Amino acid sequence: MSSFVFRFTHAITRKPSRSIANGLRAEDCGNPDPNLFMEHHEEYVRALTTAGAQVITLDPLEEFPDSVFVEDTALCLPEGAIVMRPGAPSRLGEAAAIKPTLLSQFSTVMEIENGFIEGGDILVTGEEILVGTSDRTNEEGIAELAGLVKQWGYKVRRVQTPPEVLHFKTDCGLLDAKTILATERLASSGCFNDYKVILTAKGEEAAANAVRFNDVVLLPAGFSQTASRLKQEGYTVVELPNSEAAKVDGGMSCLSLRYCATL
Ligand code: CIR
Repeated sequence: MSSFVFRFTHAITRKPSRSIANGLRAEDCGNPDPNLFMEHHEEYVRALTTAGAQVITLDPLEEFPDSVFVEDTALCLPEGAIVMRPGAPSRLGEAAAIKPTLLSQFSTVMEIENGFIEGGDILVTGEEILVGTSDRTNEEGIAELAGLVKQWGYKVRRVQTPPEVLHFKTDCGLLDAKTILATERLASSGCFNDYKVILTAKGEEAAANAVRFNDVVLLPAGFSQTASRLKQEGYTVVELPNSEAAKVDGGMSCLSLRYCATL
């Protein structure tokens, strides 16, 4: 089993900026409170640390309201890191901002130079790399990623993020190399037919963006039925407050880049 997809030594996070109040969102449910977001972020970093991560926490970037969601800026693999090319114009500059940190952590850092692709649309499993086309990720970006990772032996499979969903991983999260937590609307597309799927409970779709980090699954708090399902399946679940990130469409995976250090 390819456990590299959930066994990590490190994580990169970035503190939320005050400007997170202006973060992008599909629906307006009020602005996130920057102070409360900071408290939640600290708890998230503590949970990663407890799970065994050495966490690099970067300073906030006021000029990029959504920069707390570092996952969208890069893909980290054991062989190296790839800087993404975010499809949201206001987020494009975040990619250049993460590069120096990646260069300090990886001996190989490559960049997407054509098309658009955000890390939230990429799910690395023990078998393959699934990438969802979305409003943020297009075929050109996926093709470039596929070309870059081919030399490392990875197979990229293009799938579709459901139309009303921000990112592919808004609706799914990896639980282990061959098991995925997913919403029914995504799983029913058939994209996980070769995997074991655990569905989020009805009305708890926002729980799907979970993160497996070593021995624990980080799950947004408030989704008790989905948490119970995971516990019944034998997972150790750590529930974390996510109300402020959720107001700007963020979940557990978006807040970190996870990897095994090679340098
Ligand atoms: C955005 O719309 O880009 C941010 N407000 C949320 C990004 C969430 N990232 C993720 O799901 N990977």
